[in-house]
Parts: sequence; C-alpha cells; structure tokens
Amino acid sequence: MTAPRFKPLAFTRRATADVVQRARDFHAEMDTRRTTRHFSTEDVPRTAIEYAIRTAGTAPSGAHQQPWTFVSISDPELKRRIREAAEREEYENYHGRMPQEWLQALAPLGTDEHKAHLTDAPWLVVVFRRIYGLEPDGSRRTYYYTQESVGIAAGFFIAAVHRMGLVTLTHTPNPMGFLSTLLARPPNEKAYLILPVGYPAKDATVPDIVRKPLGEISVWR
Ligand code: IYR
Repeated sequence: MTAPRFKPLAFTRRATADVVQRARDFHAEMDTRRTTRHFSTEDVPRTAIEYAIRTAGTAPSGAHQQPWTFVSISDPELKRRIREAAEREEYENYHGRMPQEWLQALAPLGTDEHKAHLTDAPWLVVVFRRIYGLEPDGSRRTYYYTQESVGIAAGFFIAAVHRMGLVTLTHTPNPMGFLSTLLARPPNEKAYLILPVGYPAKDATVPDIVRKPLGEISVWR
C-alpha cells in the first residue's frame, strides 16, 4: 500500500459576480461549438494537437489511472487506409446492420457511409481506452471506471479544440477493431473515438438542430 501524499491546493478565489460572469462567458463560448463533417485540408500545427491532448490529460480518472492513449495521425497513406476500413464497415452498417429505428434516428443528421473527413482533416486523433494496465513484468493491473474517465477526457479534448478555433467531429466507426490493427495498439487498448481535427471547409454546413433548453435537461430540488 502506498501512503497518501498531499500538498496545498493551488486555487484562485474569485468574487461571486466573477464566478457568474465566467460561467456565462464559458457557456457562450461552448454554445458556438458545432460538430461538422466538412473539413478543410489546410494544415494545423502539431503543437495545437499536442495542447489538446495535454488538456485531455488533465481530466480526472478512476484511481488516477489515466486510462487513455491518444494516437495522432497526419500521414496521408495511413489516413487513407483508416478511411477505407471505416467506410467498408459503415457501408455494412447503413445497408443492413443498423435497424430501421437507428437509421431513422440518424436521418436528420444526414450521415452516411462516406467518411471524407477521415482524409480531409489534417489530423485524426484516435482515442484509445486502456481496459487494464500492463506492468513492466507483463502482469495485468485492474483499471477502474475507464469508460467514464475516457469520456471525460474526450470532452476536455473537444472543448480544447473549440477553444483554439478549430473543429472536430466525434466519429465512432463500428466496429472499431481495425484501428487496433492499423495503429498497432497493444491488447489492453480499445479504440474509443476518432476525432478528426482541422479547420472547417469554406462551405461547411451543420444540421439545423437546436439544443434542449435548461428546463429540459435539469431538475432542481
Ligand atoms: N457510426 C456510424 C453511425 C452513426 C451513429 C450515430 I448514434 C451517430 O450519431 C452518427 C453516426 C457513422 O459513423 O456513420
């Protein structure tokens, strides 16, 4: 057993009015975030991606096990192979594997098996979830709450990308096993999400949909 070690919390105390104003400002900024499927091929510096990953890495995680790996791909040939494999799976999804109810749920979003974002975006960041730890001697270590932890980290990543002035898309090709093969990931990592990152295309569009208002997503007691 390792004994806990503590240090003072680094914390900036803000006046209540500032708290509310900062809450408002952050919401206003996040409310302009949209998921688009239309990316420009324009380059984005690697440093920007590195900072988004660093931000994701600040997420809380079960037992602080940080069960995530971010694989960033800019190599056009590898992006092409990922797109090819994703489109092959998605063709099956849209032409028989997805039940009618699912296709109906997606209809307003206009998604289909064509995944141009996988080759247009200058970066693909594939988030892997570590389902267990591997010790140097090869033994397994149980990891806790990995779904929640990686979900939170992905959320931080998405917020970071928006904040820096770029766009991303939460893409979950199904099944995602091909990513482990193409990216040579170890058996304790499972692909969780593909996040293409870049500038939006000049003619990028988004579905004309609205977010639920506060009253519909909150309960107060
Ligand atoms: N994975 C498929 C289908 C898909 C499913 C949901 I739920 C979405 O919100 C969007 C797409 C695809 O990537 O097209």
